[in-house]
Amino acid sequence: MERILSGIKPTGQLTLGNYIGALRHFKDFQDNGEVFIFIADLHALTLPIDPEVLRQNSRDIAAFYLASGLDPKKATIFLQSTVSAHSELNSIVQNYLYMGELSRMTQFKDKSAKMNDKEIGLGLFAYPVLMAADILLYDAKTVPVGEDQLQHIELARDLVHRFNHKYGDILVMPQGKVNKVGARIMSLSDPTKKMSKSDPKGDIFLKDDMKTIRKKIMSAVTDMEALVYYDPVNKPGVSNLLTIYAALNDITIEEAAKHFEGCTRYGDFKKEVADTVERELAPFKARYEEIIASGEYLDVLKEGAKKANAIANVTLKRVQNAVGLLTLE
Ligand code: ATP
Ligand code: LTN
Repeated sequence: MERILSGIKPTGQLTLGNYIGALRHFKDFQDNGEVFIFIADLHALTLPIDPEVLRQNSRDIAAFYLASGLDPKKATIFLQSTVSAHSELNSIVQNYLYMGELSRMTQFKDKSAKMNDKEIGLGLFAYPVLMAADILLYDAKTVPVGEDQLQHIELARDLVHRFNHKYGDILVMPQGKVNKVGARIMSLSDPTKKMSKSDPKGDIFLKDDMKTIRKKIMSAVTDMEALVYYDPVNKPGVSNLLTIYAALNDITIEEAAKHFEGCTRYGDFKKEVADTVERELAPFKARYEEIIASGEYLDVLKEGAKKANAIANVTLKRVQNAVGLLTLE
């Protein structure tokens, strides 16, 4: 059965962008493949974070995974830091990725540009190395992500070419999978920027109450034209709302645009978008609350760690052997 893997880093409150671009789709794979979904907590350490906040974010993501419909009987759900093979494979594969290519990564450039040189940790620079290890450890063929992560997956693919060329057929070639609609949801307050959990302004957080979410949609930045149609260059705000509407109704952008054709009242348009978001998020948020209250995610994570360790250690041995590390069993 094909392996599918993805993860989200617990750096902050999850946004509607995380939900539409990634989380919402994870469950779609669990009936047709072997699914591994993890909380990328080691990745969250690449930027300064308070320990208690990190722990809380990790619990939240575990509960959100379950609330999204991932079934722990079908999918392995785990914390990255509970599978030590991630760090061990990282220390091997870091030798096959190079400084030049790492310094060209958009995520690194964006995040480090906002920082003082003295604050940029090695982990932030080496982020794609650990991400490649995450993927390769599970022989994952498919990696569902939002558009911003494709560049990292390309790098993992280069690594596989390089490594297999040198050592033979050891690593499985992964492929990123982005959705046709909603792979890049933009910020509601600045629709030229990606909606991001590290940017607190105007974005929709999954933990916001429904009233706040509706308010944020109703005050989303649009334009002066007062006509609803899709044009991401000239009408980024309206186009973003159309994308959210299309993604959550599982229709194409064209169908969404057709639905609103001739609409000249942004208030009516936004209200319909808000209704769609509420229809999807209200039951999801209720499930999340139940899961957090019951604490059931803790057993799921323990069980997931066992399953993930067993599988990851097999790949790790294979790689250790290939590069010439002496293995004693
Ligand atoms: P940060 O702001 O901390 O960098 P982020 O909000 O970009 O975080 P990640 O943890 O990097 O979130 O991403 C988790 C998943 O959500 C990834 O697959 C990513 O591609 C996807 N994703 C993140 N933001 C968006 C967005 N605005 N639209 C669509 N998908 C997104
Ligand atoms: N970099 C991703 C999170 C992540 C990931 C992964 C996604 C870490 N390792 C492996 C898919 C596969 C992010 O933060 N967007």
